[in-house]
Amino acid sequence: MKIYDFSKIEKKWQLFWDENKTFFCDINDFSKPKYYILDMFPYPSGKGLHVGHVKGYTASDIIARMKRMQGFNVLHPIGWDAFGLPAENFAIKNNIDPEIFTKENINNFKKQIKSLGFSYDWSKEINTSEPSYYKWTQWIFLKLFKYNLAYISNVPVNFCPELKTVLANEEVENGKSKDGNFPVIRMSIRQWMLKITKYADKLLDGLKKIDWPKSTINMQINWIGKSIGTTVIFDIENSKEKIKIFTTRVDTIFGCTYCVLAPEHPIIKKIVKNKQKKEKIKNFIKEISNKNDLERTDLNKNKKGFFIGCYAINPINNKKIPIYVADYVLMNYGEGAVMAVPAHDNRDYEFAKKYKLPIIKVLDGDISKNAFTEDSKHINSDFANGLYIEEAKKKINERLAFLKKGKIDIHYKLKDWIFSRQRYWGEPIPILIKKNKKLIPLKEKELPLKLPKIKVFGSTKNNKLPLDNADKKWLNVKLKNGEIAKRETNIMPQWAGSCWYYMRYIDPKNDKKICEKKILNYWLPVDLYIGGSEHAVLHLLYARFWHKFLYDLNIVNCDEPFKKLFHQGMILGKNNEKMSKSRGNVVNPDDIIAKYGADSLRLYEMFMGPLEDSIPWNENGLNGAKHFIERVWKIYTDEKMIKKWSKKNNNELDYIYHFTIKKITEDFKNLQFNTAISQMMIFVNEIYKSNSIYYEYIINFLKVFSCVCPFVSEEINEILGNKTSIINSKWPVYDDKKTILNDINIAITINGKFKMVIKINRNLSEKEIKNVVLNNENIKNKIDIEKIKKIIVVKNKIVNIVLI
Ligand code: ANZ
Repeated sequence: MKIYDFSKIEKKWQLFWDENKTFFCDINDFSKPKYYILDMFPYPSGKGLHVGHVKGYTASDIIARMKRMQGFNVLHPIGWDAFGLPAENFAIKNNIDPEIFTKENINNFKKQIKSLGFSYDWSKEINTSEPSYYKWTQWIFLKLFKYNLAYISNVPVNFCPELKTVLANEEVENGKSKDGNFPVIRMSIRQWMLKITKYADKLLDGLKKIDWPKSTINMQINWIGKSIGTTVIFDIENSKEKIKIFTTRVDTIFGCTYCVLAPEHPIIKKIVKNKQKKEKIKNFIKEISNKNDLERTDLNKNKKGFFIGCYAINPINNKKIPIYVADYVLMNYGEGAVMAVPAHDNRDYEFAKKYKLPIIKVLDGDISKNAFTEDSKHINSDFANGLYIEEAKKKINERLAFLKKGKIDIHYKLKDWIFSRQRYWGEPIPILIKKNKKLIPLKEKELPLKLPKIKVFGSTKNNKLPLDNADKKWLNVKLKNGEIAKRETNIMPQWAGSCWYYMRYIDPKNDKKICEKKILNYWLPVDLYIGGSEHAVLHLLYARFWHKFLYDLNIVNCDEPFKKLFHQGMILGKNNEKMSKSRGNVVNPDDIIAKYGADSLRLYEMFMGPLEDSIPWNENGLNGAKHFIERVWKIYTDEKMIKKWSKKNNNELDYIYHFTIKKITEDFKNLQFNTAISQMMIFVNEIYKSNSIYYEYIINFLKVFSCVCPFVSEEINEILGNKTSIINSKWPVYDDKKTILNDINIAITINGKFKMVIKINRNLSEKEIKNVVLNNENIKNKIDIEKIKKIIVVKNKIVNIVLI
């Protein structure tokens, strides 16, 4: 018997696949149905590939391999999300060019990915930090600029002093940067913004037609946060100024006992005359400036605020109510002001209790411990008494409209996307700035605008941006009229390159167009996208936004980029903790491959449990995986087993074979790899037990097995005399009729005592079963038919013969 030398086998086939370009996808071949399976491309960090990458990438690889055998033209590409902060931080620390560092990392990742046998078509490889790629990222930016979706604004932003950059709301959690966990403060900076808000409704609508995890869809819905409500105008006592508030519960307006303004609200300057109050408000704004929106509005946080000395008039009943400022009202949502209804809103309830403000109940319910937020009949509400929420809203909206004090309005939580970064390692923004601040976009033929080399990384002295230190020849550009314009020195965020990379894979070398339209139309949308759930709102929302914009420009012909999305779960450390360097529990795939082989690693990760679950690492599982591979190997290489091969089918394995192929085909399709593998194990056990092994069955089994363990399968395939790669095989078909086991084991008992097991066809009637039992020679030998009192049949389980 040949021994299973995984190290030799894996090196051999890696080379074979590379040399023969086995996984090449002819993008222009429209003769077969297409299948585009995409992985979230890695950020090539210095740490190398993680066993978590291996999980998602193995899953997509199995699907890619199956689909090829099922006759699809499969596009399965990979590339590098190569711009980004960690490389730049490394560059600052070591003063080396991030480009060099990134290239080294890419080489390492590539080596690792190849060693895992993923069937990527390397001719489609892309790198977001290469000018030939980011030329088109810049090109899309220019289109956004042309259509007024990219603009400059001075905005209060999340600034991270440690990272020396602005972060998007999505990149901040609990006042800290998600990347590195550094404190984040709010300050106003000149920023490039993208008008993602213009696409809010389209982004919402699109969610209805895609096959995505429910939780991710809900996160996007909440992130966009569409609220339909009413804008109500409150007059201010002794002033011409008016306060506009936004409410989703206008029905509660009779219960409004005070108004609250965001401390930054511009109207405050106009209505507060008292110097001391003015000073107090100024200090208050300072105090809350380092709290982010979540912290300010969180129900669990202690709310703070005070009376500003002015009163507003409730337009529905002309009652005079005090105006407060408080941290829990945000300037950047709705109108930056609320009508407070403590009886029916929990934030107002807490605030009113704390500052002893009146609470008026206007819906019938219990408010002894919390606000009452459910539906019920209105009380204390004049003409709205007795009505439920929706009816009351309608009546009150009508009255407010009549009074010219209110109108129905829509607000979104979604904010425009802060698109610039004050860093070096990213795409330059292709815009020139004239002395008079006028912005001049570069022409398409001037792209790519290459990222210039700089000498010192990370210098932000005197508020200079890294690119302000670039060569003057790059920085200053002479216009046709002789005037000197300055280049924009902000760069794009890392999200830019990943917003559209799935398009570029289709036509990665095209230097005339972003992608040839005809093939783009054929290949999009992506059929299946696999990646982590941490991208539920960031990358996956931005990419949809750009896609929809390009759809409007008729560059793509479908309005959603990713038809089906699947999130693989994480691989945790032994103790159920996240793997991290600081915990020292990171498993390096290279070590595992050296010890057990890549096939074992792939098999183990797919067998750990459901793909979507997060599961702790357990090295014992790898021994089990390797052992199973050896058992499979023996079927094809061990003399004793080979002797049992038969070119003729004696039907012994019919049921288990057809059932196995059916189960694996379906489980793979549903990304249920652990159950598919467990069926493979059952099948292999049956093979070992049987006396005659129908050759065709084990040939076909090898094909499905090759999706999980491609190296060993290629080797076996060659040993069996095949000259081409196993990926050129046809996926086995199964006969549905044979997937049902007709003969089942039935226990025979006499007077309740177990005697034997006999095989009976499961489709027999009770009468037929009795006949079979009474005609069975063994049973006949054991009993005197004359003495039978009755026969009890428990269908498909037991037959009890009761004797007198
Ligand atoms: C009165 C009221 C009574 C409210 C009630 C709720 C319940 P969503 O659904 O998230 O859009 N709000 C409005 N603008 C705000 C701001 N700038 N900062 C903080 N809170 C603000 O929530 C809309 C509700 O959030 C609005 O409806 C308002 O409180 C509050 F029984 O108005 B409501």
